[in-house]
Amino acid sequence: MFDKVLIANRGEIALRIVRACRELGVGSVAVYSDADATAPHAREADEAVHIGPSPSRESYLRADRLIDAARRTGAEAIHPGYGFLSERENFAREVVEAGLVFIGPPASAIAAVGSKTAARALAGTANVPVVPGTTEPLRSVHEASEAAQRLGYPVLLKASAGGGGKGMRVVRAAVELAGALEAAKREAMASFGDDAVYVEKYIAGPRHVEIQVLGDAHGTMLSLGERECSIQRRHQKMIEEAPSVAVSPELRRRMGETAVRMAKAAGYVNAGTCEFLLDANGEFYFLEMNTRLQVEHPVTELVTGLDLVQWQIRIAAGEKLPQQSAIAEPRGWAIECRITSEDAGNDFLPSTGVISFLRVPGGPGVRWDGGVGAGSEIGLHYDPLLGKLIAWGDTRDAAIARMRRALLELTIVGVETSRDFHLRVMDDAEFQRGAIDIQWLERRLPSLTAGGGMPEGEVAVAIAAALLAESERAGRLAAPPRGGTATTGGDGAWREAGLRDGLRSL
Ligand code: MV4
Repeated sequence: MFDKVLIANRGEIALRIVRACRELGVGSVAVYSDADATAPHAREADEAVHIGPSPSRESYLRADRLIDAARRTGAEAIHPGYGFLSERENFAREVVEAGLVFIGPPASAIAAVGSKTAARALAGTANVPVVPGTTEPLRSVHEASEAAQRLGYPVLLKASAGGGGKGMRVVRAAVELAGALEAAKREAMASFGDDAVYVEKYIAGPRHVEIQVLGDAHGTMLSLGERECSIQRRHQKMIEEAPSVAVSPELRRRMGETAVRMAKAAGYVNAGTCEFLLDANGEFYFLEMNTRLQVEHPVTELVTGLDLVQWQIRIAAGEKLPQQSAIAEPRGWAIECRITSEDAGNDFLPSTGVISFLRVPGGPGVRWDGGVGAGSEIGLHYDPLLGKLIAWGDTRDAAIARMRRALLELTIVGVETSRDFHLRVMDDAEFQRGAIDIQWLERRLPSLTAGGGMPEGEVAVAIAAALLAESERAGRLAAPPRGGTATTGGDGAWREAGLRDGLRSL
């Protein structure tokens, strides 16, 4: 096992990796930019190294500085987290060439599935179903027309260099094809500098269901079940859950075996995710493979009982995984809500400011993977994710009820957040029935982000929180309450500030 791991990331995932290291008895080295000098991940790690100015391109994206920090601190391995350099083949290669261990897949595996078209081609050789369509770019309107006739309308034009839904165009009839192809090529050239476009059968109203795979360096590749990720806004996941209401044990087995075949064909090692479209008939089609740990990994952890980040580190250190027969069917239900500094009541515009008060929910079955605290300055340098609230219950209904309770407890004063949006989703009848697909959120956004103040009773909490923050700032709470122990939060401080009584009277 390693003595020390450098965490080449920030925010909640960096703190998550610090925790995994600590439980393994492995030293943790955090890196931080100017803006993150007092960030929780830098404070909690055993060591912290300043790697540059706030802009990511001068800090978290600087491979040379990350590798240098690992060398200077004696870290033997680097964990990239997600985002930043986590899926860059060159970074994985540079880390290894520097004599360090990259906690993730081999660079060759990233190359094998990194581009969508390479992954589609590989899927074809591994008996992994992909959406019917062309793999090579279309060279003429005639070729496009022939392919579309063969596939049957509606078809979907996709930019080969595209991703995240950019450069896609639905064509519902032959008469639209020529114009749509020209527009798609123009947009692809403008967006990606590459006008290559291919065509697929359009799958209407599918679910986005992804399979977590985990492979060791000794040939074992496991499927850890599915995650339902259909609640997305502009291709940004908002709410994820495990398992999926649309996946039976038999379908889970089939999708799992398919994902394992894909990972093995790629020569994959460590944690990875195969994304699928699942249509209303239970047919599934491989979309792409993500060669990193995902934001939403906690829902899989909660229904499998596995610590995926510890396993990533253990696999990179050469440990062996158990066999698939040791992986049980998912137990209970887990739901994750991404709490972001976006104003859901204002088209999710980014919100900036200083967090003056943070109350994190707790109690049975509630997990907060957060990367901020009171005093955190929320700017525009980085992703707006403040933390992930995850709730586990015996059943999906229990998980929803628990998530609702936890969301009501969560209090963040100082920036607008997506919390109230999530509360509305938890209260939504269609969501509660699990009647969702990838277009559900776009269809329902107007009703889920309608104006209107805080949920009942929240105004009082917000006022009390602001008063408490002011009292703490004024130092009136610095001295421990008479006869009690010093408390900086919880009832003691509230009572001390007279807020509890005041709250009751509000
Ligand atoms: C599709 C599709 C329907 N039919 N392909 C969106 C981004 C990229 N991951 C692929 N995407 C899609 N490809 C065919 N043939 C619908 C989508 C899609 C989507 C997929 C997953 C999650 C959210 C989505 C939102 C819009 C469109």
